[in-house]
Amino acid sequence: SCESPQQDTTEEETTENGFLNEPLISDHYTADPSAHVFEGRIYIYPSHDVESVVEEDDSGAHFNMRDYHVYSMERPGGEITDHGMVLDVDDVPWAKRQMWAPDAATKDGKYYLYFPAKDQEDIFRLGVAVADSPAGPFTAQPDPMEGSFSIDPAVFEDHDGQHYIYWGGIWGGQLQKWRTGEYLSTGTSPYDDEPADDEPAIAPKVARLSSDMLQFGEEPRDIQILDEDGSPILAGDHDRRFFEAAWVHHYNDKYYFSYSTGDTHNIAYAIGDSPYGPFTYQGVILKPVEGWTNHHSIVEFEGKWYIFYHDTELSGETHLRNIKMTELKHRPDGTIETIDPMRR
Ligand code: FUB
Repeated sequence: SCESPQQDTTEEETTENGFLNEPLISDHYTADPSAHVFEGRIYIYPSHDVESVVEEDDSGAHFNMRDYHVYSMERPGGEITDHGMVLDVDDVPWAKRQMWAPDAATKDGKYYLYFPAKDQEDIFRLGVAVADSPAGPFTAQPDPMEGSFSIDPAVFEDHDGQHYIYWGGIWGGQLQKWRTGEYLSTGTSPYDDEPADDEPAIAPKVARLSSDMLQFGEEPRDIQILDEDGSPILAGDHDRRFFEAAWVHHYNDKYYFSYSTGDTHNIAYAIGDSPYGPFTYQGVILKPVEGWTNHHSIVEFEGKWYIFYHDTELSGETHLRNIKMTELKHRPDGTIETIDPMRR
């Protein structure tokens, strides 16, 4: 079984990485893996799940994480290095709780960790922390990103070096409460404030990052996810609408926007011609895993593509997850082969 958070270590540890599709890490619970190739190594920035005493509820309060570890490996299937705890909620002046899915980016020799957490009013904001190494440790900015809200930041670097941040998550991720541009909560349930089933689904967000990587460089924009006829995916279309876990990758001149469909548990994807979209829905990359949440990242390493994801193989508990990876294949027409994680 896994260590409790009290036994966390900041020292580097190296463990054998089993086979692909096996849990990559077994001495901590890990989830929401954002993978990048930095300095020739694969770095993974996951959530650090903990055995929480907070009772399970529909807003995800039992996902009560408080810190982050960084992991790296030389190549897929290689040994995993745990670089230790790199940021704790107590070292983030504005954050109260729920350090959810993070991502990382680099520019000019500095590394940036983007993460969501609830502030003192229990409103999710996005934070940034800075390091000199991809392995951290990271120092948090004193305030959240100005004008930020909701969860699951993912940063994509385009060919021209421009970085874009994508984010958002409905229900417990609170995105539906920002439909007016301000936080507006009409009820106590996370399902309040959603559009009607026949209205367009709530859009994930994108903004170019400022040149110092610390703020939005422009007003956030909505991401349009369209069906094959060019109509927006509707809020009632739970099989295809955006829920959380945005990720963008670039392949053969196209931008791929992938995301979790939440209560239907798929990782779906849509393709577009610009980092801003619009993106046209294509299908499912990863079918439901064990556990309620499904959250991934997609990265190229030495000409092959990999998807990092999680399930609950080690614990059987939805909030105690373990990260995994497997190969991802683009077909010649640019579509992606569907992965069924239950078929090993
Ligand atoms: O890990 C906490 C939350 O669960 C993430 O932010 C969501 O994407 C879901 O995986």
